[in-house]
Amino acid sequence: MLDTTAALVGAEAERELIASLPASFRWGVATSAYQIEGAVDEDGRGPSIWDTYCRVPGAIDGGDIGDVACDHYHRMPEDVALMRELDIDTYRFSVAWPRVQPGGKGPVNPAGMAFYDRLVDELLGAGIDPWLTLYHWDLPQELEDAGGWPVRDTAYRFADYAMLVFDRLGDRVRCWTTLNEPWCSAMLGYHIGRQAPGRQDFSAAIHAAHHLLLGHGLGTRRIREAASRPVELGITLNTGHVLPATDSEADRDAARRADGLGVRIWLDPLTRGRYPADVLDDLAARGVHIPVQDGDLDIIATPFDVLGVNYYFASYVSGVDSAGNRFDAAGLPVERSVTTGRPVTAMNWEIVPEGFTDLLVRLSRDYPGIPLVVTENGAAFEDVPDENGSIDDEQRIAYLSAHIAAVAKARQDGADIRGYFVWTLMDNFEWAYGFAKRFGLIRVDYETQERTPKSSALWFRNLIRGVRGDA
Ligand code: GCO
Repeated sequence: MLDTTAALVGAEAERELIASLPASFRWGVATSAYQIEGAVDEDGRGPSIWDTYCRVPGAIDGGDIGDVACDHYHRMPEDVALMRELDIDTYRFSVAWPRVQPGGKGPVNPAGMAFYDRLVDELLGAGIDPWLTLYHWDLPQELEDAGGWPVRDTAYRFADYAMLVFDRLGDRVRCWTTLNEPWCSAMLGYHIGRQAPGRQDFSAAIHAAHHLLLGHGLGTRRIREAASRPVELGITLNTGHVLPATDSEADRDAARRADGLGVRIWLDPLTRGRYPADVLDDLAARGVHIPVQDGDLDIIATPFDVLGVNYYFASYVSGVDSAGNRFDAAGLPVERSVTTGRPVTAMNWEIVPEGFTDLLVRLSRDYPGIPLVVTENGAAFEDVPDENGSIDDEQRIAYLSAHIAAVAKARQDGADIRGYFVWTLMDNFEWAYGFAKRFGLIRVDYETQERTPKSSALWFRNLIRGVRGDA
């Protein structure tokens, strides 16, 4: 059952834990290019796999598309001013590859790169550290047409793109993350098919996973070699935290398999230069092999400085179907998600702050020596503006308080955690869920593009000031 940390008892326990965080702790918010920028046909930007996927009938709830989104491309200075009012010290954003290098290869698009030049200068002017993610899922469509992440060449295209961005922004940006959530890019994009490009081919997904890791390693090496000033290089993973529904052997083996594809297929190559033997066995049983070539694992294991951790919920898995069978009709081992009756967010994700503590402690224990930063944590709830347009999002405040306290608990239990970024600054395009799901500290009226800070924005600012001793 759940390897529980002592459950936090009430707001007072949370406040005490949060107060234990050091004044040096980093506080930020996170977004991504396709979810907020809009301006998809402007200044030479080329199409991404999300521009294509949004036009697949039924792919996105409500038929929403990201063509305008939060119109951040035209409203960036206003949005940075909102960040400054939050008193954050770090802003995690992503660069849209198709805006900077439209076909995914060849020379930089000057107008597209100029946007990020302006953004970085605006942030530095506001006293906010840019935390740059090179790839947050918006692969140039031309590269997908050439095979996408399942083909090896894409890894090399990514490294070339990374250098284009570094050459332009490396003089001012210190924190570089290669990839956001490669599990989503590989598994949701090429196996489950619930994200762009929407393919359903498990073998292709595993090939994509390897080439994403290879691209990370190539990009990390090249930036490190090119850097003439200190850089902080990293990768962001949504490892998940999967627990067996019961202590049965079937459930424990299902959790092992899920942990293998969620955590260890990523962190073992990144930190130990090898894929886990049990994962290789699981894949071989499905007739799938990882396309490793000589030297790949050394490249993938290029040392990095920080691990970004995205956490939203813990999940529970059973190794038997409702009839008690351990294998499905295709002869594959059963991995059935089960619910535990905990409260859920608007995404129907169970709220499990103690799972966050357990995950962070585990990552620090199993992969020691790599500082952790929470690069995403947050929640969608049904925000209902009152007659004045204000939003008293108490559920989001309760979620954030419990999870920041869980981070503090993990630090007390030995995890080396250096910062926490809320997902997300403002409501935005929530991928296959469209605009219906709102995660923001700031509400966006998509008709008028008006931004309205929710109560959680003020709460987060006051929390930051309190921990820093600025209150
Ligand atoms: C992710 C992505 C974000 C999502 C957020 C809420 O973690 O899936 O990085 O783009 O919008 O997590 O689902």
